[in-house]
Amino acid sequence: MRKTRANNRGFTVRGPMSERLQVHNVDTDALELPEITAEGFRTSLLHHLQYSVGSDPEHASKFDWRIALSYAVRDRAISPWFRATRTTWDTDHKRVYYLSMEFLTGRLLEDTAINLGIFTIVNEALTSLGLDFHDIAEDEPDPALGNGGLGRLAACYLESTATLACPAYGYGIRYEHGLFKQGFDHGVQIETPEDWQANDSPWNFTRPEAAYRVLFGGHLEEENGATIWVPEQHVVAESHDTPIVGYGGNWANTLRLWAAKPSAKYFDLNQFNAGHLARASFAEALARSLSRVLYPNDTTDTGKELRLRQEYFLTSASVQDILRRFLATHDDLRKLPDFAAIQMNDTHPAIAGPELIRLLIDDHGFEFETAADIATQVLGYTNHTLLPEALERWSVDLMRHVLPRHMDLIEKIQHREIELHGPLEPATAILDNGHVNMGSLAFLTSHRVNGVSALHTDLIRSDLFPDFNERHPERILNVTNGVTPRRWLKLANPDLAALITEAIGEEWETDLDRLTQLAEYADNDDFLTVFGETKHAAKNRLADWLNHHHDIDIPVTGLFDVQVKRIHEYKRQLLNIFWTIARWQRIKRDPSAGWVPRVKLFGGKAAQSYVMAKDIIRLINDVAAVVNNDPDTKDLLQVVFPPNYNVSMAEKLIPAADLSEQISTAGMEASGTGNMKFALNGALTIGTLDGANVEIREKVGAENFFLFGLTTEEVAQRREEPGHSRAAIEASQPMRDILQAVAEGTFSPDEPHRYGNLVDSMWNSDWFLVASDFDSYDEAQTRVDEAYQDTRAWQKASVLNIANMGYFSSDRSVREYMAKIWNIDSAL
Ligand code: 26Q
Repeated sequence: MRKTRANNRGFTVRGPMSERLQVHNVDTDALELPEITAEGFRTSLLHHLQYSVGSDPEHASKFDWRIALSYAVRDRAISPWFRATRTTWDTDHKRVYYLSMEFLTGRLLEDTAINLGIFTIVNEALTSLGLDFHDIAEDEPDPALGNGGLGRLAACYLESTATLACPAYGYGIRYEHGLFKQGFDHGVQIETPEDWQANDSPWNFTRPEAAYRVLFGGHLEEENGATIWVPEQHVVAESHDTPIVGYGGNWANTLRLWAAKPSAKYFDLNQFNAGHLARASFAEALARSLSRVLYPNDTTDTGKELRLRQEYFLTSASVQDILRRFLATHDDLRKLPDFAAIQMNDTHPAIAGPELIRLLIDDHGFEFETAADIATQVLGYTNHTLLPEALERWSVDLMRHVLPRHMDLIEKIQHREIELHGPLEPATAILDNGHVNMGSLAFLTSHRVNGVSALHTDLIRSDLFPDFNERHPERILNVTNGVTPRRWLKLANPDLAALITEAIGEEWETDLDRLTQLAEYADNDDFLTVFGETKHAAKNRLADWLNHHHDIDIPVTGLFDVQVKRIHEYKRQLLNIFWTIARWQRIKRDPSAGWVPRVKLFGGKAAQSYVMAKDIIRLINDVAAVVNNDPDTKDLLQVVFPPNYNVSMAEKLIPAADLSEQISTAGMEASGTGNMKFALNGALTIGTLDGANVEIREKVGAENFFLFGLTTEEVAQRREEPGHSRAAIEASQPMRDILQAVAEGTFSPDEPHRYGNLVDSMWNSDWFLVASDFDSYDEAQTRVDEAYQDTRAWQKASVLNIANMGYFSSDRSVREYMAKIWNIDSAL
């Protein structure tokens, strides 16, 4: 077999249609679309329906209309997109590259129309045709290319970079199947494959001319003192671009997702024809598996070879693309840090350090020292978790097998750190006990490392990287997460958004601190009445949707109490459902005690292999089956768990919430971002001092936040106390009653011992301190009931909540990244 060096230079794969042709006499200005009007938009829509979709308006389906409408809206995104690209090239502006294994964008049609400022006109055009915008928009598949918070954060940040005219690219993987679809069978979670690509997405632009080889395996050889990588396999990364339009429609950035293709499509036809069928089909299989499916775990599936290959696939294609773009107009790669900032979204793309160093040495002739310096200046690393099981570690053997050259460089990176700053503690060394510690690798190849809330960043300094913090005291900093007010207020809650605009005028959308002006209305009766109506309208919308799509009927009176997020023991859905059981028992004991009616809403998926999380889902559904049908209680307590929680469902649930459950064991939730979305929509929070809850409470005021539970320090102490769970349960009558009911099979009469393990673990270990925090949570819930009975006071608190949420705009977060990490200015 002929040996190929792992030289990516000259290996930019050119697809068949990629040759750039010279053209003459094109007046690009004349191509600009005319100023939009409802009439003009209507014409464009009908034109697309007929000529792009090939569908007769008389017989067009909702799908046909949705595609035509997407094209008509998309047309308007092109000019900001080109303007952004041209401005960035023309001014030789620095660019940000956000590398993330997940992007949970949500649907794009309405969001893009809002950001382009054409929502009302589009609506008018559709109404003139007797069509409903929202109804058509709901036909769009919600691409589930992420697990949860980290993926959604990437989407909020990309939208904010576009709003701020910060030149940025999001780089991710175009998974064929995103996160599985969740269904329930007798309360048990059932997973089926997600299929967002069943039809071509109108938001996708395939770019066959931007394709790269990604190399795997093989071995190293020495040649004249240089190390040569002789890889064994390669795949081709093909790019798929989506424009992400910023609010105001002045700028659009690119989300570039890589799809893996067998290299045969591009080069190996000869080999294939020559009869090397096995080799050709192996390449085919590798390529197909690489971008086939998103790993459905939000803590690490440690050691899975395919996951490592996916991470390298994303990283290598992206870094090659970044270098190609830089070299198109520069020749000195030592200047790269002045023109490119690469942000690693957690450690998933942490192979970026070694990859960039490799390309600088092997393709561009740099010495290791210089290459490592350049890489470190370019890279930043955001940490999203402290959970030990979620910290990525790869065995040295696997790393050497899949990426031998990178393994060699990882050893050199560790050696360099020791040379420069002295020996490393085993626990945080890059190489420890036959493993590569990806957090340490990311830390030592980055100039900045950030946590995602103040508390989390403190814990990174004190618990995760204490020794690194001493060696590099300037490196760790905090950037508290934020969420985009465009999707999470303007799109999701149009009535409230309109009321806010009526009260304080436009521009809160891009200057969320203006919400403080709402405080003036917190005592205004007329305002509060309309405010109450917007909440009621949101509840009605949710109820209609649940009825229509899930055949679930809920009352729209009473307190909507919502917990939506991935199902995880540390997030403590168990605490919530236990309290719900206690409530049910209390109502039954004393039906006429003046109970405030509650609708308990849950949403979230469990990783397929996470047995305890799946038990929790089943318990919630089992409790719902009993409670919702109990004639003694059903008017006062309902438990609702619609399946398949995703971005689109969040847009319906969050505006309808009165109470937001943010009840993780202190010290375990890095930030949370759902907490921000709820508070921005006026829900009051019941929560622990964890993640960004701490900062939300500081901003909205302790009197508007239902605090409970142990602090991070108390959690650590309590865990040291032998028998703490048993002691806590024995000291709490409600806890004993709850566990007894669950243990007796009250909610699983067909299988009384279904929750035996769960109850045992409560008595005997309770790592997440559900029992220890129960009474405190219960007491906070009593305060909630009391507060809710005074409608005006509740509404006032809710308005003050919103008024003080400006800080949690993702625009503020992105500005902080720009100033403190990326060293980049807005380009407009
Ligand atoms: C890693 C290796 C192999 C397979 C899967 C993974 C993996 C995938 C996803 C590990 C972690 C994740 C996702 C983590 C995540 O969503 N973290 C959340 O990030 C949010 C944004 O910063 C925070 O608000 C949440 O507190 C944090 O839990």
